[in-house]
Amino acid sequence: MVGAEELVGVLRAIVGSDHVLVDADLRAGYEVDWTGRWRGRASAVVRPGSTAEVAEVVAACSAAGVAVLPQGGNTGLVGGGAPAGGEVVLSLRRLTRMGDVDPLSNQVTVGAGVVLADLQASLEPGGRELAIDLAARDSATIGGLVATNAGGLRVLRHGTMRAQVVGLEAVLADGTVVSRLAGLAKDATGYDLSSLLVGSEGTLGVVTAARLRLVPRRPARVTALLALASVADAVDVAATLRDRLDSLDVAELVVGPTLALVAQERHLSSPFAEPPAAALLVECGARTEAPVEALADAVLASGSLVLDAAVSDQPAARARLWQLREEITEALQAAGPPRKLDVSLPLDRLAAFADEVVAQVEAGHPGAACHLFGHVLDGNLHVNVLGVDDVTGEAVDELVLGLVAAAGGSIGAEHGIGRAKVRWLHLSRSPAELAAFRAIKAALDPAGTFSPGVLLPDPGPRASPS
Ligand code: 2HG
Ligand code: ZN
Repeated sequence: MVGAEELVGVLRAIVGSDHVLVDADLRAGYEVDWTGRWRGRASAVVRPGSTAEVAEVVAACSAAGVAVLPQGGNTGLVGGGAPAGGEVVLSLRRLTRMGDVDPLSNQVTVGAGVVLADLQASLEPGGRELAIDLAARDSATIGGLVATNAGGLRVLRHGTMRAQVVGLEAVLADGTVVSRLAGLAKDATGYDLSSLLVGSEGTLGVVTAARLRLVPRRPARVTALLALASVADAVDVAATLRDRLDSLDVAELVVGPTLALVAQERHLSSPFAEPPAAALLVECGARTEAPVEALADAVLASGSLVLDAAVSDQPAARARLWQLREEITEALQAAGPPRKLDVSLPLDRLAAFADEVVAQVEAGHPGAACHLFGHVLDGNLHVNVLGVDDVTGEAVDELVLGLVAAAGGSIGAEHGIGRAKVRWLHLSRSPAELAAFRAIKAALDPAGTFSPGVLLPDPGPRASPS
């Protein structure tokens, strides 16, 4: 059996010396997550260039008893892609193979390391797209989107990443490869391993390729930013627009203080004379002509709930509206770092939750500012709390996630559990479900090789906030 010391030599023989990074400087970018909160020392960073190399790397690490942490574009926000200490970080970024689009099935097979924006650019000439879009599009990889069951800005129309995955290829903990890339729309032949791997956060296998469902592009777009008197009005207006507009792709909520923060931090201007209590960014898409009138009619149907509106179908003006939404994460990071929580609520309880969480966090933690934004029709709120340190941050997490659980929501909507929320998973999952999780983990990864400390509690070393 190869010992941990000899492992680096074995890994070099598999992927080539250039793709085994052991120097601290070279490892550094793979050892900390985007927020800077989660970091740990990797024993090495390995960058395989093919599924066969991934399989050999995983088999070698398993045999040496060394943990493996799969990593994509490292855009995660819950520490799931950052090592705790001692793992081999398995970077999938070199798996950038893009297959040809199959025009009959409207599907494509791509490597796990393909960046979302690169995939969309390659699909554009054919008039198709992957129905997933998010602000991290320029670095997020397909493998990471699959592993976290990513959501983002278009879920209201097409669902999360799970709904886009027709099948996966993945490497299991003993180095075997399971593959379901034939693109069969119907396949009722037992357990759906691909679906099990979606959202498993690197704990059950390493996704190496995905067969993806594509949708027609709708490049003729109209965007509106609506001013509203409350989050409750924003929920009502968004639901009215959804019911009236087949073309509605996007409905994003930003509360007033968060709109003010992004404008200030990013030197942007709000289109509204009066700062609203809440704003709704909505967008409709069509193949040829932007549905401007349809959107205007639907907004009118919302009656007096819409206090003000900025509307455009022109790229530059639309981009200015989008900046007020898409640059919030950067704005919060610049003003923070914030405590980041990503939750979902039943839609009929979202507005009450929004009011309550702000009131309770700010009353319980003097100096804290609770910012809210998110994908309103998915019931998904991003709760970011500024002005708390790591110690009070734990109490903030407990307070916010307790309110979520009491409202019947989920403590992890689209960012996953990672390391950040492991101790709170019991708020969203019953003892019976957690026992089933552990049984699945034990069956597929009996030695606990993959992503220790991520998703499920683990007795091993833990990443600690820096
Ligand atoms: C978004 O919707 C992302 O922009 C990031 O999910 C959310 O920074 C966040 O909390
Ligand atoms: Zn989001």
